[in-house]
Amino acid sequence: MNVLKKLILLFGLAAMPAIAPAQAPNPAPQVAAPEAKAVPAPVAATTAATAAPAADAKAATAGPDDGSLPGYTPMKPTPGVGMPVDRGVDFQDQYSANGEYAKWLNNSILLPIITIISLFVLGLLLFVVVRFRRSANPNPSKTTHNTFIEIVWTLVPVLILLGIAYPSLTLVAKQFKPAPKEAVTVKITGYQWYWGYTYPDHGGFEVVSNMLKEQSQVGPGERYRTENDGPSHLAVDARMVVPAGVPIRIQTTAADVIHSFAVPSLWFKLDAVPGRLNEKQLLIEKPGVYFGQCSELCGARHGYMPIAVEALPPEKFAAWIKAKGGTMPGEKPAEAPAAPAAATAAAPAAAAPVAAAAAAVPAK
Ligand SMILES: [Cu+2]
Repeated sequence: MNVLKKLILLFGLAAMPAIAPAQAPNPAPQVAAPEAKAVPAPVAATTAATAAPAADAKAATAGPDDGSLPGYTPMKPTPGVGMPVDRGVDFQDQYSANGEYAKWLNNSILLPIITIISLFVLGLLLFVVVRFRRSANPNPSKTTHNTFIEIVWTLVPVLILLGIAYPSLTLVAKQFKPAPKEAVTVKITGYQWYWGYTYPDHGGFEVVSNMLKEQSQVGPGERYRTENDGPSHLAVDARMVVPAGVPIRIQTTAADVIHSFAVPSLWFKLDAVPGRLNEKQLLIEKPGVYFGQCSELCGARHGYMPIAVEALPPEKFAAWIKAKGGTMPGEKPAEAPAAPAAATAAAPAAAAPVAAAAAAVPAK
């Protein structure tokens, strides 16, 4: 009975995200207000240091509406890379060393072992059913012990489990190897229901990332998803930009409830827990755009907080940092560039009604 209750509860929870979009079209103004516009404002208001770049990002998206900045144009995703594919049954293609190892472990070790054992047991069952059926075997044997068989059926499973345990534990160890000192740190904060990416090594600015809506869902002049942004429900207005081929130290936390930062094609998943800082290393081998989603049921719009990671060659990453008003490690904390960045942000902000509205909120 308890099990039945739990099942019903689970179904209810699973249906919640499905109900959310059905409600979305009617209370459109309410949905639009807390999600895309008002939400970045409290973030900008919390820390003075992040206020300028956040406003900068807002101003940039209000401009040509493709998320580009001076010296940076968002990369066009390659179809089938870093995203799910139609009728896909396997894991996504992997773009990190850990992912390649894990996919090899699954496809070359686990799947063959599972298949062989299943077929072997099925064969034994069929053999017993046919060979020892009542009509063919009217007087069953009374044998109860066979030392040789008992040793074999104890030892063989132990050896199989040991054979699986070694590469499995190796994978766990690889995944939780601490990042080297020179790794680039990105602190990821989960919010209901969007992501914030902070770059403590690069001036501490925060990128606020919201899911892009479809053209039919936005008002005139508002930014909507195009093919350059990525697939529907995965594309975001501001991506998490990182360097490719360089170790990245990912730290996750959350501001409200537990979220989980997960990107399948990078074999990366790390829970974001309020009041805690989780850490894991990530190394992306190739430049590209890799999509993921929040993977911890975090509320009504859990299904609408996608993740887009854009890995750039290091020099292009440096250009992006500059465009965001940040600094590269070793550079002088740029007092001078920060001021123009804030100034340029302020000008379009005044012109753009969206940014102006966001700027007005912290004032009161
Ligand atoms: Cu979430």
